[in-house]
Amino acid sequence: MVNITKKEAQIITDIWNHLDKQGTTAHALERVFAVYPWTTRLFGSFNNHFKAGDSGVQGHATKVAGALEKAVHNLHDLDKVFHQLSEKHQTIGVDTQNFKLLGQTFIVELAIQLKGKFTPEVHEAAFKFFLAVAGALSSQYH
Ligand code: HEG
Repeated sequence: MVNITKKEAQIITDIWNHLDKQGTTAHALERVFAVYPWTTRLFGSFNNHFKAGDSGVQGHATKVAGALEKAVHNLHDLDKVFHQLSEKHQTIGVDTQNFKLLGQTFIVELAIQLKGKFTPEVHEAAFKFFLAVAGALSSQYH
């Protein structure tokens, strides 16, 4: 379990509320597909179109951003919130390592967008958020 402090929860909520959620998620996905090309394995329907503006990536970004929105509002109950989603990812055959990779590329996008506001505290809060999300999405794998 990741222990997200009150201060960190505040930082996470604040960043999320001011973020272009769809665009940032789409760019984080583009980056994960580019840097870790094996992550494209289960997205054959995208026909090798993995840029942020491509329709497949946009569609997936909507789903992921929607789930992240839920996570931000349930920071202390993530395993419960993502119970079914974890089962779903296991059924589809998504490697749990991929959740961490997307967390990393999402943090890169935050750094690019927040510029001077991307402090060590913000990095730490975002890192813990994605660690918690990855943990919850992995919780039903067995
Ligand atoms: Mg996953 C489906 C959320 C990372 C591969 N993902 C989904 C869905 C959601 C979601 C909400 C739709 C579920 C449904 O239709 O019932 N994904 C989600 C989050 C994260 C994540 C919050 C954050 C870390 N997913 C992720 C990664 C990969 C992946 C890193 C692979 C590299 N997801 C994946 C696949 C599907 C989903 C192959 C099924 C295809 C689809 O629905 O488009």
